[in-house]
Formats: sequence, C-alpha cells, structure tokens
Amino acid sequence: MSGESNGKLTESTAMLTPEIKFTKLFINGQFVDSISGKTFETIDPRTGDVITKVAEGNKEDIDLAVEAARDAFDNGPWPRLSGAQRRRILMKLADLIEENAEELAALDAIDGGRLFHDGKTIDIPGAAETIRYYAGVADKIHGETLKMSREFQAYTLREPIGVVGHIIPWNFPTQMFAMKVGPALAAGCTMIVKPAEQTPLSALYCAHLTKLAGIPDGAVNVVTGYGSVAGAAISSHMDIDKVSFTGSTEVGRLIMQAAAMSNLKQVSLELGGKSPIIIFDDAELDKAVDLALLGTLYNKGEICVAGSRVFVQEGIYVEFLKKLEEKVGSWVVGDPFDLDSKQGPQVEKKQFEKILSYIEHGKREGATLLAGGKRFGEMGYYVQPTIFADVKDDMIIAKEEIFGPVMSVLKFKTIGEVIRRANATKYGLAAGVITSNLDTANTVSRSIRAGVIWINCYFAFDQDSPYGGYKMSGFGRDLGIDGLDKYLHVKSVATPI
Ligand code: TAP
Repeated sequence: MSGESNGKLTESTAMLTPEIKFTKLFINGQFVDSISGKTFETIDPRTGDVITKVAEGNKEDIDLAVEAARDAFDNGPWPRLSGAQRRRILMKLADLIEENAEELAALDAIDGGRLFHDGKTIDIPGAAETIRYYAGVADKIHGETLKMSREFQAYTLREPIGVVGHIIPWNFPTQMFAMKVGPALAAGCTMIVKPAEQTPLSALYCAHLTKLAGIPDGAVNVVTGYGSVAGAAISSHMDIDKVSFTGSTEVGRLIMQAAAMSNLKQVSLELGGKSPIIIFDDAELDKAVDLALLGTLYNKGEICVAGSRVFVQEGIYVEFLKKLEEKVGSWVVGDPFDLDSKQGPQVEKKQFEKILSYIEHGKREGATLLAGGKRFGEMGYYVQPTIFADVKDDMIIAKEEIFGPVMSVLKFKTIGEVIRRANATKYGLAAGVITSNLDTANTVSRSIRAGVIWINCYFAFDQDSPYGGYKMSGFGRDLGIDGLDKYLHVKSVATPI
C-alpha cells in the first residue's frame, strides 16, 4: 500500500490541484451570489482542509432559479427548438466536457476523493458519452398513430414534462450531472440542479460549459446549498413539474412526502442498496475473488450498487477466503491523484465515522475480521479495505447499507436457500451471479428482485442500459431510453375520421 504518501499532497499532485473558477450559483445564465450572501465550505477529504467557500442557496434562490427555468420553458427557445437543433448543442456540450476532462476529474478528486485517473478515463468520457447518447435521441422523440375503435383516429405526442428539479449525490458528481441533465435536456425540459453539499464544484463547472455550448439562459440552473433547505425547497415547490432524485432512502421518502403535500409533482427515486454477489462452487475462483473485491471496494464502496453481501457456496468457501485475503493485500489505498491508488479517501468526515462505526458493529457482533478494520493513515478520511467472513444474515453489517469499503462474506448451501436469503432485504438495486452453469445464472437472474443483474461481471454499466431499483431502492430508471421517458408526457390527440 502506498501508505507513505497517504493523504499528502506531493509536488506532482499539488500541480494537478485545479484552480477553482466557479463558486457562485448559476441562475438564468449568470453566476450570482446567494440572496442572503451566505456561503459554505467545501472540504478536501484527503486532508480535512477547506478547499473554498461556495454560495449557499436557500428557498429564495431556488424561487429565482425556478422562475428562470419556468420562463425558459414557457417562453424560451429550448423546448421549441427542433430535435436536431437540440442534438447539435448537446453534442457540443459533450465535446466541451471531454475537452475539460482533466479539470473536471481533478475537481471530483479534491472535492469527493474520486480517483483522478478513473475520473479522467472513465467518469468524464462516460459523462460526455451519456450526453451524446441523449443528443442522439433528441431528434427521434415521436409518438404513434392509433386507429380507435369508433369513428375516430388519434395520434400521440411526447412532450417535455416541464421544469425539472434534479437533486444529486456526491459519489460520482460529474457523471450524476450528465445522467440527469442529458435526458432532460434532450426531452426539451428546463431545470434546476442541486448538487450534494460535499461536491458542488464540478456541477458549477459543468454549468459554465452549458453556457459555452449554447444552451439558452434559464434552461439549466445550478443552485448549491444544503439539502434540508435548497433540496427541500425543490421538492416542495409549486412550480416544479418533476423531481429526479438520487441519494438515500431516508431522503427519498421526504421527497415523496413533499411532492405529495405540494403540487403532486412526478418523482423518480434512485436510492440505496445492499446488493448480493452470489458465487457458486463452479465459479472460476480467481475471477470470482476479483469481482467480489471490485464489487465491494470500487470507489471506496461509495456506490449504490456495491455488492457488499458476498454469498459463497460451501464447497469453495475456505479456498475463496484464502484467495480473498491474499488479493486484498494489493488493493492500494492512497492519494486519489496517485496512479497506484485503487482507493481514495471517503467523501467526508461524517461518512468516514459512520463506516468506522459499522466496522465496530461487525467486530462486536462476532463476524470474523479477515482484513482491515481501521482507518488508514493518520490524516484525511481513508478507511482500510475491510472484509468480514462468517457473517450472519441478521448482523447489522449484512442488513444496512454501509457505503464504504466493507465486505460481508456469507456461506450458503443450495440455490433455493441463497435466492431466499439474497432477497431478504428491503432493497433491490442490483445483484451479481458468478457461475459457469447457464441454468443457474438464469434461475438466479429471474428470481432476484432487483433492477440490474450482472452475470459473471460487475458494474457493467453503459449509456443504453437502464438501471434503477425494486422495493425500497426506488423507482424510475436512469440511463437508456427509459431514462429519457421519465422526462416526457404522452398526449393523445383524437379526431373524427
Ligand atoms: P442524501 O442525504 O440522501 O443526499 C442526497 C442529495 O439529497 C444531496 O444533494 C442532499 O443535499 C439532498 N438532500 C438532503 N436532505 C434533503 C431534503 N430534506 N430534501 C431534499 N433534498 C435533500 O445522501 P447523503 O447524506 O449524501 O448520504 C447518506 C446515505 O445516502 C449514504 O450513506 C448512502 O447510503 C446513500 N447514498 C446513496 C447514493 C445513491 S447513488 N443511491 C448516493 C449517495 C448516498 P446535501 O448534500 O446538501 O445534504
């Protein structure tokens, strides 16, 4: 492990620390101070130091942003452009995101602890591709012609839903921005984005890129601030037509309540998970161990689809644990700018402490600590990759979403038993199945109540592959054509024949 440089800014990494250009609210095409003049600090999780102060938007700022978005929707050019015109502008936005890959990846690294290299090679190109994917559908949004049973015929129109509020989390800041804004813009909506308070910087940078790309003023607004104030003002606003939320199940519930109590705006929720990875005796062992590590530790476990419950069949259980222990030793924790690092710091002190407290629960409840179990280094919010074996279904670490680099390994005997146990959770976001038997893979895939199943792979995301939850992992889908549909109304127009 690169412990020596953990959390320290070496000369080369300091050079990569980006200049912070945008810290104000982006409303109606302008960067402006919050009405109250208040700001909040955004923190570098490598050190706990303040990076900069960012405008703290509250209800009045949200009102202004909604006014701008409403005017842009009711009177502005964006919803009235042809699909082809929207496509051209979105393609330009995608190019700009890609051209600014280093800058955006560096902002997500200092603000959220995301690995710079992954940001530059995966997240930012992925964000650009997401925008391109939706640019490609912008001129293919059309309805159907219907022959009605009586003396009428009808056609359907697919119209933008209106003003959208996007409330997004901190784990993949630029990708989240693209995943929400791309389809909504392609549909012809206008919007307000509220980034997470931990990671506001790349969203503000992207706001600047939307202006450079030629997206009209008011179509995209970014209001930074606290969830309980700015976020709540979005979900209870009377003039927002839809909220698209990604984050915790707890806040998802508040958002539905606020939508119900205000104007019954449409809601889509992408929430938490406690996804199982199920490894059968016939799995290729090395591959299974690698997938379990990736599935649990990628992005320091701060990923809603993390496969943090690893079910291993009894025939390979002992051997699997042996290999796991060997391999986790080469999982490098360190500065997110260091090319050797596979795991940076957790996003903030609160999450860091929450993860450490879950680890203590695991120890107290009697799970076998196979690796890790403590903070990593002395500075910043780094956590050792932690593996618990012999975990029981009723232990807290097997039930609750930890959102950190903590794996629970559980033993099982039969396929029927593991399906029942894997489904015994309030969540249903994703699952992995590792086997060389096609029947087993198909049976598990059909039996697990989750929105995404990965067979002999994990995190196989792509722009055209929708994902989202069953049960308390939420509803509605991001990505793919389903990710566009939620920003569209269907209108039927009937006429006598
Ligand atoms: P949340 O509190 O759910 O935050 C997500 C977004 O919602 C942020 O922009 C947040 O703003 C905003 N928000 C908070 N309270 C709100 C309210 N009352 N009304 C409207 N918006 C509100 O998640 P978190 O605190 O960042 O993380 C807590 C847990 O959520 C994690 O441990 C993890 O389990 C889960 N989580 C899930 C995901 C995904 S991808 N499903 C992503 C991140 C976190 P502020 O940042 O200003 O509070």
